[in-house]
Parts: sequence; C-alpha cells; structure tokens
Amino acid sequence: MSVITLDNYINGKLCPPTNDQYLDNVQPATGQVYSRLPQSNEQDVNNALQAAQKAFPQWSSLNPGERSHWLQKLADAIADNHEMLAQAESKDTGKPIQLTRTVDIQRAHDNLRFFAHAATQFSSESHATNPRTINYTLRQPLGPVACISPWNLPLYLLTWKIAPALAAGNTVVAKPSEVTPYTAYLLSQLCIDIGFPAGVLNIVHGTGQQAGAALTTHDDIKAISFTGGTETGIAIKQATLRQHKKISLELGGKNPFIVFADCDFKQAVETACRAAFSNQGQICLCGSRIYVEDSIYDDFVAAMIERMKQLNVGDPIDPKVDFGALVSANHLAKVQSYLDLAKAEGGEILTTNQDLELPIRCQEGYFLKPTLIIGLNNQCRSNQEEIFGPVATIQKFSSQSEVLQLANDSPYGLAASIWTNDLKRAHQMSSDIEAGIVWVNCWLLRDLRTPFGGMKASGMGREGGFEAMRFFTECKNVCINYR
Ligand code: TXE
Repeated sequence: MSVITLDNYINGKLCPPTNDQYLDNVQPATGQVYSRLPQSNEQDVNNALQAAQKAFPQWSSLNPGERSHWLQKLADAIADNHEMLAQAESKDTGKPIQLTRTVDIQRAHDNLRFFAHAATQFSSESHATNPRTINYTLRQPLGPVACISPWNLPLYLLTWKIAPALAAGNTVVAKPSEVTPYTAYLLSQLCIDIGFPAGVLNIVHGTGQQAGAALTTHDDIKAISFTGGTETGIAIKQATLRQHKKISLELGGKNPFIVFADCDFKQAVETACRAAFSNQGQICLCGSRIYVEDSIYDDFVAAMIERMKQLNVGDPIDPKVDFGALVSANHLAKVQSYLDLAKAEGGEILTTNQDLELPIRCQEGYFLKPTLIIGLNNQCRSNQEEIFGPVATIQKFSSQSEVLQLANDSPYGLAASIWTNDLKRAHQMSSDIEAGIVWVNCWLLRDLRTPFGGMKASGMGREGGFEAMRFFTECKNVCINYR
C-alpha cells in the first residue's frame, strides 16, 4: 500500500515541516501505516502564527457578510466532497462509513453553514441607562486563536472550533490530533481549491507535546479552544496560567443513562445501546454508566444483550457494518486494561470477544466487541474513570433520590440521559443532575444554537451558538453621557 505524505497548511499553502520530520499514521481497521504527517516544531508554529498575525487586520475588518460568504464557500466545498471525506474519515478513525457519511461529514458541513449564517446575525447589547446616557457593548475579535481538536470526531470537532472563531473575525492556527490528521489535511486542500484568504486559517500537524504545547503557550495566541482528555486540559491551563488567555476546555465524560420503570422500554433499550456503543464508545457524550430501576432491571439487561448481538462488527468500509475498530493500538490496550480491572473489582463481563469474525484485511486491526459489565459498585474505578471505549456498566436502583446520588457521584459532569414518562420527575431530575447537557427520552439530539459543554472535570466554558462566537471576542462596555 502506498503511503500518503500530509503537509501543514500555512499562509494559504501546503508546506512540509521545516525539520523534515514525519510521524507514521496507522489505519485502525488494518493496523497498517497509510500516511505520514508532519512532526511540526516551534518553527512551524511560529510560521503559522506569523501568517495568522498578518492576515488578521484584513480578515477582522471585513464586514460580517463577507466573512459569511467565505465560510459558506467552505461549507459548500465539504458538501461537494462529502463521499471523499466520509471515506477518508472512516479510514483514519476506524469508524463505520455509514457513521461518517451520516454524522461526521454532514455535521462538519452544518457547523460551517451555521456559523456562516451566525456571522450575519451576531449582535451586541445596548442599554439606555437614563434619558441622556447609553451603554453599549463592543465585541471585538481577539487576533490569532488556537483550536486544538481530538481524534474521535476529527473533522466535526475541528470545524466546530474554527467556524465560530473565523465568523467572529479571528484568524486561526489549528492543531488536529496526530492520531487522525487526514480530514484536516483534506480540508486545507479544499481551502486552496476555493481560494480561501491566505493566513486566515492555518493547520499545523504534530504531537501535542511538541506542536500543541508550542502553539498554546505562544504569546501571540489570545484564546485556546480545546477538546480532549481531562489531564491534557489541566496541563494546558497550567502551562498558560500566567499569560491570561481565554480558555475553553471540553474534556471527558462518564455520563449516566438513567432508566425509570415508566419509560418507553423498547426505545430506551435501543437508545442505551446507541448511547453506549456509537463510534465504539469513543464519544465524550456516550452513556457509559447505565442505571435501571430494579423492577425492570433483569428484562432490561436481557434486552440490551439481545440488541448488542445484532450489532454488525466488522470492516468499517463495509456500509452494512455499524461497529468498527478502536482508534489505535494504544487506545485498545488502555480499554482492555479496564476490562481486567473490572474483573479484579468483582465485575462480571457479559459479552465476549472470542466469537469475533473479521475479514482477512482486518486481522491486525484494533477491534473489541461491545461489552456490558454488571456487579460493580459506583465507587470502583471502572465506574469513576473515563474508559472511552465500547464498555458500559449497568447498575440497578430503587428510588429517584438514590439514582440522583449515584449519577452525581462522579468527578465528571458532561451529559446525562433520563428515561421516564413522568413529567414532574423529568424536570426535577434535569434540574438536580450535575451535567452541562441533559437529554430526556433521547440522546445526542443537537441544536447548534444551544450551549454545549460540561461541569466539574468535564470542562469549563460553553460552546455553541452565539455563545461560541462571544468566547472568541473581547467584550468592552462603552458608557456615553450626552447631557
Ligand atoms: O487525548 P489528548 P488522547 C479522552 C479519552 C482518552 C484520553 C486521552 O479518555 O483516552 O482523553 O486521549 C493535543 N498542549 N478523550 O491522549 O492527548 C493532542 O495532540 C497542547 C476525550 O488522544 O488530550 C490532540 O490534538 N495540545 C475527548 C488533543 O490535544 C496538546 C476526545 C487531544 O489529545 C497537548 C479524545 C499539550 N500539552 C480523548 N497534549 C473528548 N472530550 O471528546 C496533547 N495535545
């Protein structure tokens, strides 16, 4: 298989890393190297920053309609290349092509289109304080900002960050995950194809420790939007503490999926399966702690197992497959280590990997079947730490107050899904649960106008809608007296 060489995208051009160092990139479904990406260093980051600085005055002084035009052009380019991008993302991540077609690439397009529209609707407040005094708020773009994105939804999360930053008038240096660089590289090619203004968006590839750290700690970076692991988020916050940058951190989750006996049983089972195992459980919003009311617990576990057996695990490029490979050998080893831990903690694993049949092409790939664990208490590590793989635990509860206590007994607070037909209980639970996002009788339904993000160890700052654009601005109040 030929190995593709990926380049950085700086000042409107594709360029190799200045040190000529590359990293191998492996296709998770086959375990084979298929591309190499720049191992960028401080020099590459400086070059990208210079380009972003140079482009800032012109980009920030365009009127919103002109910025909207460019974002819409990029959205259109994604739509025109939807199938090519879906195949690339499936190859890069190991996730089923049916998912990259229907979710990832579609949502990447939607992000750009949404913020293309938002750019023209963005407004700020004014207050008539008394008949001769007016206060108004100026929201001004910051300058070059950093967008650091992870491997689980590469193009979707990259665009989720760059779109509001660009719409608000900033220029961007983005660093995609070194584990999944391919679609970001293809996006830079699309930028070149449509003549996107040089230096407005720059994409630097490489490791977090080298390229990522050089970018986030750079004095010229005014804001950082980061999605990734909680420990990385803390490291970035600590490293930049004295630089007074704006920081938004979207970190991990260990989300409760709570099922009351009065729910719509079939729909709850179906969605619990989807919430636990979509993208092989590698979504920060996955429902990985399932709590079921005791009167329906046995039936629910049996129905879950039946539904899990129907999941078609296999080569992600096969459109009939709905469960693919984990993202890397390291990540598979990490997830597997949690299965050993769960057993040591007294848990019973209800599924097995032994009957997994894979096509020859995938024999060296990183596959693990969807796994359900019972018999663990809430305090054990398997229930407290983010596993970020196709592994869910299931516990029973006997009352609303008990399940609320169990759900909130977690360092994380990203999302929760609550299943009940009791309206009062739905409102009470939604209000009392410690999570930034609550879904009632649904999961993963998104409206891009709503704030997105978590509490506690799941992060700080809310992204989404105008909130996301406001994050990328400096807010200044002007008070005028004209007596
Ligand atoms: O993410 P990292 P990893 C969780 C999940 C996973 C764990 C670690 O539990 O097992 O995090 O995953 C860049 N300065 N999530 O190690 O390292 C890095 O290059 C600046 C949850 O892959 O946090 C990449 O671009 N940047 C999550 C990005 O940070 C740095 C999605 C994320 O990588 C850096 C992914 C540094 N010092 C993993 N170190 C979610 N919330 O969706 C790394 N990076």
